[in-house]
Amino acid sequence: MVDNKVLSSQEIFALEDEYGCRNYAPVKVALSRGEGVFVWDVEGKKYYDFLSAYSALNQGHCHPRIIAALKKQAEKLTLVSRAFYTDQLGRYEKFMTSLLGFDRLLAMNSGVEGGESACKIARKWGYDVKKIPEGQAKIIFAEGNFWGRTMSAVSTSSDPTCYQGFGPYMPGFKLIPFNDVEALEKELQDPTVAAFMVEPIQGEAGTVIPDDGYLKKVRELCTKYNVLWIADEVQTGLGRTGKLLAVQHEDVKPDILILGKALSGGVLPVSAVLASHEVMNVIKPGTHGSTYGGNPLACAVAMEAMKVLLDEKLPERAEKLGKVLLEELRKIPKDKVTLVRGRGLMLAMVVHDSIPAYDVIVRLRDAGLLTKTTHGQVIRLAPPLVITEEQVRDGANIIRKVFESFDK
Ligand code: IF1
Repeated sequence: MVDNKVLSSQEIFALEDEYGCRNYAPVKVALSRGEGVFVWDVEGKKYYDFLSAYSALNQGHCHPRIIAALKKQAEKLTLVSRAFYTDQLGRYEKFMTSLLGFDRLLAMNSGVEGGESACKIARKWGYDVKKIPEGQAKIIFAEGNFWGRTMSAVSTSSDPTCYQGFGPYMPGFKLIPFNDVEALEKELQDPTVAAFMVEPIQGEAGTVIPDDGYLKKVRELCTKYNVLWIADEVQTGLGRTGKLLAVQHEDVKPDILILGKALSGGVLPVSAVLASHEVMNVIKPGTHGSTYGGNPLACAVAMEAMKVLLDEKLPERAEKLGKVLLEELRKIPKDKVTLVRGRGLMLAMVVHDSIPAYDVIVRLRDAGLLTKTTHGQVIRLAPPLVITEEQVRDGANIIRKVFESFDK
């Protein structure tokens, strides 16, 4: 029986170590409160959150408007399943499709469920509309992708940590290099290809930005070869890269759009798949579903989370303040930080091999700023989009001083 006594950080570390699945090796900090760009640990120490739960907290921790929407709906109706209608889902579907320029929305829960649903829709469209022979539909993915932890998602991973030991893998999935239009065109000529799924900027790969014009070429080639373009904007979407959607940097529109993470402002799992009538209508009653998908609580929270993004002009803030952070971080000597890249407030810095990136993370934690490494020497920097310019500069100062501490 776990009583309600306040636990110390060490006691919390021990509890998870003894009773939890060890699928993470978290940074040693135990958090108990969040507000805006800040989080506090159980001893009351305050930190900048420069990870934002991998871009799920674009609106900041516990945004008052989103929490109020959560409380209001939670006291009325939280879930009935899709066996019945509710007063929230249709309103949410109309709001989102009108805002983003699609005809229909499929409401799911986690980001990877959004990806799985998008792949099911693409395969079904392949058979029903493109007339691909049954059971032969292919979906192409980009090396370096990350779209979740299900068996399908790990089947497309090029990172052994993600896929090793989880075979056999999903058939009909194929990998090509990211940011390579020749490789893409070669694959799309195969008439059994139903879709190409790709992130506009690869997050887990370390904020890898494709060449200018890549997304436009993806759009052109998918149209030319009658292949659905699935854009995974679970991480890049909803203001993170300085536009409401990252695909808007090239003014192109995918056939299927996947959203997640910040769609609920970090309050509860909400994901969505958006598409045209033709594409979405391949899904008939009983061919797809989810207990919690489209629940009224998720719809109410997501609508408010989206309105906060728009009212507070968070994509524009990300655009402006991302440039400030990029400029500040590029002042750090190259023998410490060899490269800083990113778009909007989706940034990453590559730490010089002479300094273990993990040691940087630990010193940043001690200096009051939380973030995480991704592959090897790459450190993600993705604060909530509600951050102020003063806080960006303050955070950059903390980072600069931590790197100076490696001089001694
Ligand atoms: C973990 C990574 C990030 C995503 C994109 C779909 C999903 C994700 C582009 C699935 C989820 C999360 C998952 C989390 C850590 C984090 C992550 F490091 F794993 F790769 F952000 F880069 N598409 N990313 O980034 O969404 O099902 O998780 O809601 O699994 O460790 P989900």
